Amino acid sequence: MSKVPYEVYTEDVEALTVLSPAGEVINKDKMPALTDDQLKEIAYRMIFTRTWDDRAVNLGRQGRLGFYAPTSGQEATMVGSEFALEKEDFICPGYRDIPQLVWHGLPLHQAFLYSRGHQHGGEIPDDVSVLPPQIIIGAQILHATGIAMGFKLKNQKNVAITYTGDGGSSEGDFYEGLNFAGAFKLPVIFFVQNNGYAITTPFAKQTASKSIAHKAVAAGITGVKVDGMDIFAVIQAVKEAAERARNGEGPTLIEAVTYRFRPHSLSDDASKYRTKEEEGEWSEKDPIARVVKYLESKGLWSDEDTQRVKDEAKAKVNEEIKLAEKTEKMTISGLIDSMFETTPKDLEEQKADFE
Ligand SMILES: Cc1ncc(C[n+]2csc(CCOP(=O)(O)OP(=O)(O)O)c2C)c(N)n1
Repeated sequence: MSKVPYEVYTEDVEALTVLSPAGEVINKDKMPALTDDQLKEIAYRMIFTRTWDDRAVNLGRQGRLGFYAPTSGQEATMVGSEFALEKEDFICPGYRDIPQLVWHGLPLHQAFLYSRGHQHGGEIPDDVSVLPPQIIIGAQILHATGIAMGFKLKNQKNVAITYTGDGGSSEGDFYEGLNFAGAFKLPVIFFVQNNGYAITTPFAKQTASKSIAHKAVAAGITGVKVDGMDIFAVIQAVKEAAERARNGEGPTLIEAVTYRFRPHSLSDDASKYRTKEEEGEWSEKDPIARVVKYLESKGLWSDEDTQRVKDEAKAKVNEEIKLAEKTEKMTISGLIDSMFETTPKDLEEQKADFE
């Protein structure tokens, strides 16, 4: 067996970039094969997602949503990773990963119900291959690993993907999931959106690892690092990982380096721990701007298209929030019943106290 010098893993890894911030393809070999219609669909989904986020922040401030974790800045990782998969592939999300769920088929009003803490938000339609968003950091990594084990045992050619943040990659569940998936060569993708902060804690303060991609090494799995502001790099990395998984070559850890343009949640103030200069530098890397530039240069997109998508997104969000608001109020009995096929006797008795 060949060996590498022992210092080799102490250096950072270079991230894969395909589309530059100027909107030029700088790495043709890694450009995913996409038709013009797919390119336009990608731009549509990214702009829709940004507009929905703008609107959701306002709805949160009006008290019409509950917990909400903003998504602006992370459209390349969220839209791109889902776009690279098949409908039957299974998504295990964290609390911020709502766009992946909606683009995979979850009705938008259910995403709003989840935000409002309503049980119907977590009742996933049978034909939508996703779990409800996980609030416990890292727990979904084990769920995805288990689902992938199920795919393998049933000889199904599907892939499970799970998302966490840079903070999540410091949890015990993360290492357990990677190790188990590596040992059993499971068809799972661990997708880490490294947006630089776990709420207020910067990346360099919560791990001494040079990169998150390095963490694949000890689990014996493939680890890659991509520019998370570049949707083509994200699509390419996920497609390659899914192909390896379907071919029985096991899991991949993908670190996508990105940035959240907004605070962690609506109760956070990012100005307490980030500088204006840093925010300005990242806004230059805006994932939507570079896709729009690229599509414009190919004559596939114009300002009118952007405006049309924004209008459609606003109308859709208004419709879906009204649907969420019309849903019957949640009751404690309803909440308990939604958890069990047969309600345990002690909870049945407690229910009576609330009726
Ligand atoms: C097990 C656990 N510990 C702590 C928390 C509180 N908490 C919520 S979000 C968060 C930071 C997560 O940061 P990161 O994984 O980088 O994800 P991001 O929100 O930046 O996408 C923490 C510590 C939690 N929800 N679960």
